[in-house]
Parts: sequence; C-alpha cells; structure tokens
Amino acid sequence: MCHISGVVIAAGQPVLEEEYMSDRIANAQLRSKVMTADEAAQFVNHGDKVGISGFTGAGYPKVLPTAIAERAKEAHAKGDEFMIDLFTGASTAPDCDGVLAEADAVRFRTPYQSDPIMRNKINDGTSFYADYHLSESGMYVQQGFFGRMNVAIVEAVRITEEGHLIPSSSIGNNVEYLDAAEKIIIEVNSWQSEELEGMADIWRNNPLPNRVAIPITEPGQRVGTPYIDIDVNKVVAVVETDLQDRNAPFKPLDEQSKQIAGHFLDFLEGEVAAGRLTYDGYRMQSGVGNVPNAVMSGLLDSKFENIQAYTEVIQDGMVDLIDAGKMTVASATAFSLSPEYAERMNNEASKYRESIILRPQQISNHPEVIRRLGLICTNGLIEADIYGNVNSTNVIGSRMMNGVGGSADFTRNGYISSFITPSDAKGGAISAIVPFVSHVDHTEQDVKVIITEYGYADLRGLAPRQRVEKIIALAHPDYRPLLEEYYDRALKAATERKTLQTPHDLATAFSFHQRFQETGTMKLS
Ligand code: 0RQ
Repeated sequence: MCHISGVVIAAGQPVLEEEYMSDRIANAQLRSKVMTADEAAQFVNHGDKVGISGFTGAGYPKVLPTAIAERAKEAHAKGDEFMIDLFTGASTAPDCDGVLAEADAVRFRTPYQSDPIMRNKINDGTSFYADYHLSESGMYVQQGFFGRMNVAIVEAVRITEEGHLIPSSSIGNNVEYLDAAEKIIIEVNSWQSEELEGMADIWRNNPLPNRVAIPITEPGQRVGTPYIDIDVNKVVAVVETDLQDRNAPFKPLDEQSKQIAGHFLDFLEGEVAAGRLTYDGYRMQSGVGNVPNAVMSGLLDSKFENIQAYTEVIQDGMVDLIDAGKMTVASATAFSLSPEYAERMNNEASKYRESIILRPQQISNHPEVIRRLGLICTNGLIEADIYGNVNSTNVIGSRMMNGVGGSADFTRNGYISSFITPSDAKGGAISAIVPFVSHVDHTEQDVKVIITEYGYADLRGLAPRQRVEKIIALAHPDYRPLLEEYYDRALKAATERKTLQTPHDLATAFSFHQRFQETGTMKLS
C-alpha cells in the first residue's frame, strides 16, 4: 500500500496526489481528509471522551493510540495534564491499550480490558475502570449516561463511494460511538482483507421508548446492512495503515484442559440421554480464554453435528469446527484469533463469510436474542463458592483481572449456563473453589453447571445445601478437607441459629483469601 506520510492536504481541497491514495477510500470528501496519524491526533484533547473500535485484539485502531500517547507524553513532560476517557468494544492490544496506559494517558476506562499494563494502571489507581456488561455499554452511550462523546476512532476495511464504512475484524460498539461522537477519525487498514466485506450485519434498534423486537430467530440470520452509515460531515481525519491485528496465541492444549473438555462433553451427552438435547441441536456460546478454546477442540471428535454458535467472539477452535464441517454458522461481534488463524481468516475471508456473521455487541450479546435461541453457555471463572456463586473478575476480592465482559449477558440469559475452570491457579497456591466468593459476578440462581478437571457438578434443581458436596468434589484434593471443615463449622453455627438456607460462618468465610494474603498460599502451612 502507499503511505502518505508528509503529504499535507488541507481539508476540503481536491486531492492531487491520487497515486498516493489507497483505492480503499472511494468517497471524494473523505479522501480529502487523509493525513498522518500525528496530524489526526491533534483532534484529540485532554479530557476528551474517546470511543474506539476494537474487541479482543481485533479491529482496533493501529496508529492513533500511539500518536495520542505521544501527545500525552509531550504534555506531561511540559507539566501539562493530558488524559482521556477511553471507551472500546472490549479488550484491545499492546499497541492500543498498552501504549496509552504506559503513557498515563487514560483517566477512565470502560467497558472491558485485558492488557497487562492497563490492568496495572487500574489496580495502582492511575486509571478508573467501570466494568460493565458488554451488551449494555453501547446503550449507555446512546442514552447519554457518560455525557457527550467527543471523538470516535474506528478502523475500517474500506470507505465506499457513499461514505459508508466497511467494518474490519470486529464491530463492537462502533455504531454507537460513530453515532454519538462530535468528531470521527477513520483508520483504513489495508492489512484487513477486503473480502471481509459481507461478514458484518449492522442492525440498529430505535431509541427508547420506541424499541422493537430484534428480528433474529436463528443464529445465522442476517437482518441489517453489511456497512455502517455515518455522518460524513463529522469526519475530521482519515488515516491509512497496514498493520496486523495483535492477538496472543492460545496456550497449547495440556492434559488438564483435555480433562475439562472431556467432562463438558460428558455433560452434553447426559443432556442428550435425558432427551433435552439432540446431536444436531447444540446452540452454543463459548467464552474467551484457553480453557473454552480447549473445549472446542474436544467437540471436534464428538458426535455433535450442525453446531451453531451465537456468541461474542470467534476463536481458533471455532474455525477448526467450521473447517471440519461440524459447525454450520457462527455469529459473534469479533474475532479473537491467534496470529496464525488471523492470517488464515484474512486469506480466506470470502470462504468464511458464508458461515460467519459479525454483529454490533448490543446484538451479539442481547438478552432478548440469547434467551430466545436457548443457548448452552460456557465461560471461565476466577473462583466459585460452595453454593455456586461465581467471581469472574476480582482476584482475592479486589485486584481486577479483565472484567465481566459478556459472561453475565450469556450466563443470566442462557438456557443452560456452565463455567469451566482448572481446580486451582498459580501452581496450586489458589483454590478455584472457596467457601465464599470474594466478589460476585454471577449469582447462584444463574450458575447451572460447574466443571473442573475432576468432573462436573449439575446444580439444577438443587437447594444451596444440596449443592455443597457436588461442588467440593470439583476442588483440588488438597483443598477438599479444608472446604469440608469449613462447611461443617458453618452448618453447626447455622443449626444453632436456625439459619440453614445458606450456612456460613462469617468469621472464617474468607479464611482462604486471608491465608493467601498472609502466607502466599490458601493451603495450611
Ligand atoms: O493467569 O495468565 O498469569 O497465567 O487467570 O486463567 O486458567 O488460563 O483461564 O484463560 O479461561 O481465563 C476468568 C480470567 C479465566 C476469563 C478468566 C489466572 C490464571 C491465569 C487465566 P496467567 P486460565 P482463562 C465473554 C467471556 C471474564 C470475561 C468473560 C475472564 C489467568 O475467563 O476474563 O468470561 N472471564 N468473557 O492463573 C488468581 C484465581 C485465578 C487466577 C485464574 N482464582 N486467582 N488468578 N487465574 N483463576 C463471553 C463470550 O462469548 C466471549
């Protein structure tokens, strides 16, 4: 592709250097707005609310974040303030969240992140973080909960003659940010395949109080347009890039992940045996992470056919299922692929767009559609307690890991909601099963099945005390006696007090967490 660094074009002027321009910008008015990232970054000011594209390392702006970070560093060197409020679809990548966090350029961050530097800045108090359900964050912007949005920065595959944006590898909250922002900056990325055109399905609901039913009754249904229409008069800059999406590769499949995947399949087989599921009727949502990816590998060798995904992200394991003919359709809001698979998606996008649909995250994660489709949902967790409450976000009750993401959108509204996790973390120093979760993201009412390498606990139809034995059986054997001891103590205290619905001994309910803080392990030394 052609770079135009150093070519300065005044806004509104006809473009003379046609040969420098990518043929991906077909709209004449927007071609006149092409400039360098440094020039475009001048439109972003201290205190601005900036809504950007990007979802799990896919489709985020590749050059503006670094240019904004440089602006912040220059301002800080002069003793001036420069911080923005950063809104995204979900997590991005080191050259987006990472560079901005490193420059101390983020005052407020929402709705999801997973970058190590951003995570540290949130936990050391540099940045505020509001952890929101991904299905709702776009609505918050539409309804003005955050006040005025100043700038939208969105990556596109190309701009059509009419000025429509062809989205790249994620949709996220792009529509909401483009609609709400006063100024728009577009990054046209020639690394992203033009064949992605046709994958997106953009559907906007009416503003409140005139909403209508979302017309999706099958995961593979297309109901909108393959482009995002924008107000071209709000566009202040167009920047050309050719940089790759950056996703971390998944960890190689280990024995433990295979065991977890095996138990998950046993659970599905049990549903078939009970007459509640058929081998060609599995509609799935699968969370992000190494273990959910491993579960999809397990499905490759299963009896399940015609699997349909209505989910949030498409990971490597789903691409394998599509290739194997096991999965017929996958609807999501973004890709979350390893570098190898992202390259493959780019090269073969015209083939994959037959079976993949990318939607705005308000639609991919919408409770109405999730409940209607009857999804079997599977997500990861940080810890679960003996009654089935789940913490997905805050390590030892207060250190933010990533965020709730879409896990609660799916868990609350799914048909059967399951959680999959290794029984321990950090070399055995942390038990994934604890007496009482130190933070609650998913309540006992929503969590139907928990799975570790030791088996699965089907919690449906069980009262809290009936769940305890099944959940403790999922814990690592080193922790089972400690959990049993806690439950005995809690039961004794509750019997005396006649508080037997959910027995707890409040003085020791967080003893696992306290011990970890004091000694570095939840085990007794
Ligand atoms: O840390 O990366 O330093 O090794 O968490 O853990 O076991 O590899 O599992 O990748 O599935 O992630 C909950 C974080 C699990 C994820 C969480 C540490 C562990 C490791 C990763 P290292 P694993 P996963 C939306 C789906 C919320 C958002 C969501 C998550 C790292 O699933 O972010 O579900 N969920 N979105 O060591 C301390 C514990 C820990 C712990 C794990 N108890 N204490 N650290 N870790 N448990 C819906 C979609 O459709 C996509």
